[in-house]
Amino acid sequence: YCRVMPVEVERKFVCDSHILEKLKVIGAVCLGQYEFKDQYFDSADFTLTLKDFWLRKREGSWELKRPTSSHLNAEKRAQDVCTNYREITDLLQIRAELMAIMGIYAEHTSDSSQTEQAKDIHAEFDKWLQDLKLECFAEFTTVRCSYVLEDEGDDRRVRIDLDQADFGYCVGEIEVLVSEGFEMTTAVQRIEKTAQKLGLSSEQKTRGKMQVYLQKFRPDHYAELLKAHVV
Ligand code: V4E
Repeated sequence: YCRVMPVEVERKFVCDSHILEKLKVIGAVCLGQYEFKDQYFDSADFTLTLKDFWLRKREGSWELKRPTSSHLNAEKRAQDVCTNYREITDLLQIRAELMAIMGIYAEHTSDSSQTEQAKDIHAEFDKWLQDLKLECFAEFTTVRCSYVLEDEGDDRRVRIDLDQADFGYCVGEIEVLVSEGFEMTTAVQRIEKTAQKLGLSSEQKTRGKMQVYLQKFRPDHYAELLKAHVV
């Protein structure tokens, strides 16, 4: 069966020195500050990231971000201020997605999947990634301050994160989690309304942590992504 997976719709922005005051004025409530380490994985020839698939381990938890069906066209995507990615955290589902994108047939792993329930699925998954020769290409720590907008009486709240990465880059994100489908448009409208309230006039896309990291530490990888219109 097919479960509805959450889609993260987000818009990044440059944090200026007045951001904290602005957040207060619009009634954003601080949820707290926390620190986390991210490791991103790909094959030596960038099979995943060239298709805009982002496999990450954050503080021991795996997550795969993949494009939604709504952004098929790279040129359209490049102009969009808001991005949207499907977030997959179920290990078996991540494995199925990786097998599909890397062109691996199910028969190869069907034996192990029979016994997986009984074994430590995390250890199994780590070993499986090693066998696939997926290696860590980016590793950094972020200090994040999270805020929510309490208004609008909706459970799909607008969240605002202020991120400070350990390689010297700060970026803000306005994001809404939705299930794929018609709610996407509402999410984009809500994000744009929040951006206006924060006085973020720029229509230009702001660089994310990964983009800056790759430009700085992995210029060859970055050049490949640029060629493929992924960044
Ligand atoms: C999707 C993606 C990457 C994975 C990390 O996504 P991001 O939301 O930027 O990171 P973070 O730390 O805020 O994750 P969260 O805590 O929200 O789950 S790395 C690069 N991409 C692609 C991408 C893109 N094409 N354009 C923009 C503006 N951002 C990211």
